[in-house]
Amino acid sequence: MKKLRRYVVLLLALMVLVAGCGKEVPENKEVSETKEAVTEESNEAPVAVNSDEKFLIRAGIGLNDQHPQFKGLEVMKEYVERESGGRIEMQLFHSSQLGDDVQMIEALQLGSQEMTCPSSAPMTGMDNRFMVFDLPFLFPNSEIASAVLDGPLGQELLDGLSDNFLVGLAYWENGYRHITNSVKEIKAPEDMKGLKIRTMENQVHLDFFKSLGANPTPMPFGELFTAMQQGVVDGQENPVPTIYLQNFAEVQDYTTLTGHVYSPFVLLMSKKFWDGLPADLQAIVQEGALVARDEQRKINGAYTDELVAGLREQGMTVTELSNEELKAFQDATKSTIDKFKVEIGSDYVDSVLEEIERLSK
Ligand code: TK8
Repeated sequence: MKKLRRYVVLLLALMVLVAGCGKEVPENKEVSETKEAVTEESNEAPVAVNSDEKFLIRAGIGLNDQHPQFKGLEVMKEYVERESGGRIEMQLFHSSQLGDDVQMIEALQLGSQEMTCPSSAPMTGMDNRFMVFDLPFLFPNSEIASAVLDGPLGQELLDGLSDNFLVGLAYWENGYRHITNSVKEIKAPEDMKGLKIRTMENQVHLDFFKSLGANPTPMPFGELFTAMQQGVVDGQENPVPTIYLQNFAEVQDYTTLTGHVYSPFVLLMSKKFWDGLPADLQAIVQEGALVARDEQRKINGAYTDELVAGLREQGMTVTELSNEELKAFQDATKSTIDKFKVEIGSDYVDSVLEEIERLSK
């Protein structure tokens, strides 16, 4: 009876918490019951190493189950379930089944979900320094991007997430972002004038498209396809694997390979859940995040090359820009870095730029 009363109190507290944060995380009865169990466990004293207690990780993403990001979660699931001898179970959810990126980040902070992997863009609400990764044409290639992200400068941001009740496990690859639209072929900045472009919820992205003369609209990824289908927006910007695997060709006619931003994903865990794991399982989760990272980046990079041809097969006009044409986009948007350098943190921006220069030699 005492335990039941505890569950009821926990559930009521949780409902008050979720209602208070203004965004309901849609869930079914099974998730609610699991949530009570996980919340109950994570409130107890640290679990001894090698205990036989079992832990459930519900990992949710916005992209579908064809995307390399989901493949990465499958690799991580196999690793942590095997290495933990079944003491950890991972349940994978895709296509915004558990909510959009911001809602899932909030769910981790509440402790009602255990893992998610948003783009870095919506992370700026917690630490402005994440905006550095949205500065246009920052990384010359994905190898240098990974080296900076996996080095001390990237790790510094992951470590800082504990202040926001999150654990930053690793950076995965979203990739170089390109512009699609349903109106016309884009070959020069002036072609962007007046186009309604959906962006991620991030000031740097908004400014980038405003400086091109476009009309940017921040929107959760889960609403994007319908918005394009209904003409609420004319276009959007995402890496080739997303454009292809989310079937954007059904509602978009043109892709221009601008590669204007290299987007990382940030693999996150709820700190409430992490603190309730015994040290040996924490180590397995962290190792699994890095093993899956390397595999996910490999898959994502390979896809990017072959899927450009795939976009043409899906009926899209794919425009590859000359160096001069690309430079016109770089020149038109280089004011963005000066506008946001102070807000991001001048010292941090300078450190990233110096590291990129060092690695480019
Ligand atoms: C999916 C998003 C997506 C991102 C965006 O949840 O929002 O356009 O690139 O990958 O995180």
